[in-house]
Amino acid sequence: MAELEGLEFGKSDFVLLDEVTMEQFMENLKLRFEKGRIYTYIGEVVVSVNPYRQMDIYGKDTIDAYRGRELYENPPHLYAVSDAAYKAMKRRAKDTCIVISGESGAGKTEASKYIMQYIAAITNPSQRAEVESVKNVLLKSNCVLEAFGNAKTNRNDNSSRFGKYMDINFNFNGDPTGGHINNYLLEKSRVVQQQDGERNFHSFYQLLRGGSDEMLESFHLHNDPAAYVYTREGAAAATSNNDRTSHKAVMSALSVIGFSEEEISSIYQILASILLLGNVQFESDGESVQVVGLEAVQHISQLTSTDPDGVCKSLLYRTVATGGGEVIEKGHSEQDACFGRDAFAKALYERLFGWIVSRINSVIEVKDYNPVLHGKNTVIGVLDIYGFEIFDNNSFEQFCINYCNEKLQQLFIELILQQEQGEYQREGITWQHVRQTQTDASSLDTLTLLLWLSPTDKTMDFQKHFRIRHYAGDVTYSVEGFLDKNKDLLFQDFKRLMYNSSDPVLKEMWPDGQLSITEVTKRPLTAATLFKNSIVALVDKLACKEPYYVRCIKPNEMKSPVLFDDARCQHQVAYLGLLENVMVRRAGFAYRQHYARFLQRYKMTCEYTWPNHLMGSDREAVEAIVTQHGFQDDVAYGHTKLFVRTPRSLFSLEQERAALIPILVLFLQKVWRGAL
Ligand code: AOV
Ligand code: MG
Repeated sequence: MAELEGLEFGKSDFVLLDEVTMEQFMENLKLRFEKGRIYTYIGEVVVSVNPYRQMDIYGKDTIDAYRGRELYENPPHLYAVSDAAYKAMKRRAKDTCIVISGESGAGKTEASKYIMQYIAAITNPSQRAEVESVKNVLLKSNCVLEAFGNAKTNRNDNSSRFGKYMDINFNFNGDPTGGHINNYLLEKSRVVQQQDGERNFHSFYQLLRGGSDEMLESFHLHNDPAAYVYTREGAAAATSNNDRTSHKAVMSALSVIGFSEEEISSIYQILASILLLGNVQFESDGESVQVVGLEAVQHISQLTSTDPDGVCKSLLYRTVATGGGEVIEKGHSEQDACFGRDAFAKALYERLFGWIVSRINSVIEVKDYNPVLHGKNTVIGVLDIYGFEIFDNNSFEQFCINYCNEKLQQLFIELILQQEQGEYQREGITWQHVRQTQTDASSLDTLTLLLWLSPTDKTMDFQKHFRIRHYAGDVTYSVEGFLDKNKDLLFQDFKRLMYNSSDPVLKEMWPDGQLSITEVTKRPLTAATLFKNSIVALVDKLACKEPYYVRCIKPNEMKSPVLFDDARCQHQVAYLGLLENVMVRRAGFAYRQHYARFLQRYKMTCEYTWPNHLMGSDREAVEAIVTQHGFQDDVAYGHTKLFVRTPRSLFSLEQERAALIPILVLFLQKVWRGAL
């Protein structure tokens, strides 16, 4: 439990509640939010409520106050849990991870950025240039990934539309030597279509509103997002971000990271091509389909360094292999041509995003690391994914996002229990298992089943919707477009066109374009299967690390800094399993502390230990304090730590300490003045 901040701010650790009831939990959460205390612990888990306003709690002074300190020595903060993960990594050579969860708009991405900033601030005290440059790239990568992977949704103006897991590697000194970013399923359907009130990815508006006249002119673009089909819907949507200034920041971040000028211009040329592609229309004379207005096609071919006829042809025809092994060109229907165009635009964007991530990875990957010379290479992973979301219309993307959240919730529950148990075992303490049945395993089975549905399975086509009871609420999914998105078909002709581009960047993004139609695998894995596999791999990656958790709560739907919507918050507390988390924590030992630390804090409350114990070990001195205060039946002695079952015992100690401090200060003042 954290150091008391004063009762007017509520309990800084939910473990300290008099009774573990939803009522008391909510009362405390609300009180703290209203008092501007956005962080509260459940043991080592940080519960965070989005303040929706700038808080003065992330500055250098705060960082200094948390650096190297134990969790319980300061008020709850992201920095404390970041420091705990860092210490475990540095002192015990443990790989650790910080898992940030919560629904869309709850504050996960902001939290991940503060965590990264903290780690950057406390490392490399000697300012070695190569470490500074790694830190710089890690920090700057956020700006780039947000521009290309985030968008305004109806839940969040800066919503992550991809999942991000970032590993930071450290050397034996505890300084970052590199890192690696894994990205999960970018919501690429947004490139061609958005729901009412939403926007395309930020990058498009940033280019149009922030790009220089010269740049836009060379790309054949206007500066108005309303001029393009793909950005038209979101053109008027208000957001809190400024596209123009963001564009400058992204350009500068790209070059700091190490993207060459040619690469940067390729990136923006691809964006421009996508915008132009969206404006390509088709017409049919009943016989064949034609492109309306060939100028856009010319521009696209120029921007992608491809042959204009090739662009036109891939938009209108597809190469198919007949049963007899013959290769023929088949003209599209108007509908197929539109489908092909949009699939191409989505794929261009998705591959661009994937390429940017791998390019960043190539800069930050740890090179020439010799474990014999440099000691064990340890890792801190930070996970920031898209949060659970329910929209008016939920499709394949929501299905995957919610599935991913479901998996992580399951992991949280399993690991929290394991971690508790592991700690007791290490310290040689007997403990009774607590079973928790929070996640409904059957819903996961349903999900798995649905994910394995083959794309040709017609059972879903009979109904327009299906509903899944998720841990965080019931979601009705629309079947429309669902199976197509799962099948994720892109005609090979587009791939070949891009592979044959004379722009090396573009070519690199399309290695599969070198396959001929007869070599293409008949049945590629579906998008859901690929996604499921990547999430299973993610869960494995997390499960072998020591986890730390940040559980984010969204206080209201209005983005208001003053509104605490009781029902919405209670719903989140319930489905995040926070109350159960407190119970598990209390069923074991609510509080644990290393003997030396405990002693340092409370030695003034016992004559045997004040000012210093003269004989015996730290543990014996701690025993003396505990016995003098009469709570010896409430504790267990581990190998290195004291475990206290109920918070009440600690309360009395804390109160005594608080009462003694003024007397002590007076005493010391007298000593200094020579009065004693
Ligand atoms: P998310 O990552 O959890 O949603 P964000 O981290 O993007 O949510 O937070 C949403 C918005 O809330 C931010 O853009 C800020 O305006 C505000 N906010 C969040 N945390 C803080 C903070 N600590 N201090 C000040 N403002 C904050 V999603 O990516 O949609 O699941 O997919
Ligand atoms: Mg986010």
